[in-house]
Amino acid sequence: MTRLRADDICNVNAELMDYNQQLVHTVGKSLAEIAVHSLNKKLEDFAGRYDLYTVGVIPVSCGEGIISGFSLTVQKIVEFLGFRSFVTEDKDVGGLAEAVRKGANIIFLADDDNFVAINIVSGKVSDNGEATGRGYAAALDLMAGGLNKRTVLLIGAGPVGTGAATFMTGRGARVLVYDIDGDKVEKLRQALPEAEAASELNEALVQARLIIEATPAADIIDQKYIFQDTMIAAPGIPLGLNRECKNIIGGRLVHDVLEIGVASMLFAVLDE
Ligand code: 2YH
Repeated sequence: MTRLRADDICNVNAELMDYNQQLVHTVGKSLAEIAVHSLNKKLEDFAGRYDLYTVGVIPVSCGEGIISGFSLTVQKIVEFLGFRSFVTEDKDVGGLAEAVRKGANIIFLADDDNFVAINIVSGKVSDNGEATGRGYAAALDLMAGGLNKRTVLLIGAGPVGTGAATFMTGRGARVLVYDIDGDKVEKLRQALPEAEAASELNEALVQARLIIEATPAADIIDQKYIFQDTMIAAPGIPLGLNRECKNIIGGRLVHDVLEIGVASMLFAVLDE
C-alpha cells in the first residue's frame, strides 16, 4: 500500500481550483459531480443539505506517524466541496474527543493501513480504497461517454481495483483484470464473477482502449499501447505511465493523489 509523502500533497490545496477546471475539461464534470456519479447520484440529490454536516479531520500518529500537511489537505478538499470542516488541534484519541466536542458529525482519519470517513450519527463508513476505485471508475465512465458493453482493462486487483470493478460491472462494462499477484485477481473474481482474468498484461493492453491503472508500480504501460482513443483513469501512486506515455495520452488521463478519493468518501457517508 502506498504511503503518501508530504511532497506528494504539498500543492494539492493551492491547485484545487485548477484541478477542478481540468476535470471539467477532461471528464466533462467537476470533482463533486464525479464523486456523486460514483454513487449513481446527482448533485441535486444533496442540494440544501450541506449545512447539516461538520467534518472533523483528525491527525493520527501511530505507525509511521503524522504526514505533514495530510490532514490539512483532506480538510481543504472537503472545504472546497462546500462543507464546514476543521482539523483537530489534538491528535489520536484526544483529537477524536475534540472533533465530537466541536460538533463534527463526520470524521476523517487515517493510519498506515486504513483511511476512512465515518458519519458518527448514521454509522456509515467509507473506505478510501473502495471509494477511490469507485470515483476513478465514475470519471472513466463520464470521460468515455458510458461503459456499457465497453472493454475496460483494470490493472491492479487490490481494494481500489475492486471498488472500480464493482462500479464498472454495474454500468455494463466487460472488465478484464490483471495483477502480478494472481491470487488477488481470483479474490476479486470471487466477489465479482463477471470480471474476467487477464493472464498477460501486454495482450490485454492490445484489446483495451479504456484502462484503470490501480497499482503502486511506476512505468508499467508501454507507450506502444497508448492508442489515439485510449483513455486512462489512474488512481495508482506513483502514476504507472512514464513521461512519453503522458505526452501521448495528453488530456485523456485522470490522475491525482487524494482529491477524487476524498470527494468520493465524503459523499458516500452523507445521509440519503
Ligand atoms: O497514506 C496512508 C496509507 N497508505 C493509507 C491509505 C489507505 N488507502 N495513510 C495516511 C496516514 C496519515 C497519517 N497517519 C496522518 O497524518 O494522520
